[in-house]
Amino acid sequence: MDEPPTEPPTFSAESYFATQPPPSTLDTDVHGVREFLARQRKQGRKVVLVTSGGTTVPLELNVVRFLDNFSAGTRGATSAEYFLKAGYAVIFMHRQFSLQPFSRHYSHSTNPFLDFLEIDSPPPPTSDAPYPYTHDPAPPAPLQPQITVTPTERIALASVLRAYKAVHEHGTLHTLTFVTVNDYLWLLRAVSQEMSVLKRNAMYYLAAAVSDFFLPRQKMSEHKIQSGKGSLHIEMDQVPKVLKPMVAEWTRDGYIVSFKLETDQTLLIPKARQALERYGHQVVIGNDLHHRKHRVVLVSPAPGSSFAKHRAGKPNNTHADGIIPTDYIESWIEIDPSPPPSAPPKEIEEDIIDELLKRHQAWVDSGAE
Ligand code: 9Z3
Repeated sequence: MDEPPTEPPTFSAESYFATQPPPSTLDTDVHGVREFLARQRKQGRKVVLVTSGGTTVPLELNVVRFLDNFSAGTRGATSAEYFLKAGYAVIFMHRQFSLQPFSRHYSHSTNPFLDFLEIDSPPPPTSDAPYPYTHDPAPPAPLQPQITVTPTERIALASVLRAYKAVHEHGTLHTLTFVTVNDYLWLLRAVSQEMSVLKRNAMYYLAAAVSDFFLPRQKMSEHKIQSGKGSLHIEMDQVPKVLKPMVAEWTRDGYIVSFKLETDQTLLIPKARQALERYGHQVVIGNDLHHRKHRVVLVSPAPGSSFAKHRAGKPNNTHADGIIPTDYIESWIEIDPSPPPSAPPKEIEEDIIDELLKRHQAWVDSGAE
């Protein structure tokens, strides 16, 4: 008798969290998020979770090698600034060492901060000065060098610095870090569950580049994989599609925006629609790798489609009845890819966030009694 065909092993979200260990910092992180949310709720602020940067997939327990996902963290860090500017509180969950709001303007590789500083050295000691040429027991305090910002950079730096200081003063930015896809998944679930108390006042903006495949702990070699046996074969498991439980279980009425990254432009809209059908959230932002800084498309269920009616009426039950969107709207957002040098600097995230703020407000209003 023929053996029945075996299904490829895939993890559900449930079996994933039952078998993969949480990061050691999870409890402390959750505690910090809870305190942050309590403060923001008192002040009546909307809160957005921004995820940013790429996740790694370690190949060994004592990790020497890992796979990485492409993302500098520009989208997330830039978007976080525009949310803060609009009065949102931001939980910025990012890949360790990827770009962060405000400091991103002075990244060490593209805009080295030290290049904008000038130093006026104090005069060298004169020949009759006792120190450091004698053993004077009380040397004079060293003269402080004067450091200034290059005049042409002052206006730009002052504006970043003002925004940065205001955010710190108001306590509206809370930062969390992840490295591996496992850290990311555990944190995403925990933070989403904490944020669910905000109901419609919560937005989730999932810009992190998340690995599709991973190596379960049980299959990982403890020590560095040895070379010498020729080619290396690794079978990876599929990362569970956590957007599904995120929409249906972890968040309550939250406004969820996910990103879809493709290198073939023609796949953007079909893939975005497929994600909306599968997961039942509000918006997928499609971007292609090479044009992502000046062109994106926002895909969402059309108002009046069966899915949209369903979400408005029974927001937590999207697919339980098999109701899926029947119609979609696509809104392209574009900025000039090569503006004249005289044009004021423009970032596409400003327009993306502007549009999402309106849509989120409409979502909040549509849930009001
Ligand atoms: C994105 O598509 C982001 O916009 C980018 C930003 C990673 C392209 P940078 O940080 O790049 O500015 O350099 N993020 C989501 C990518 C992703 O993993 N999406 C999954 C997919 O495409 C779905 S959640 O399947």
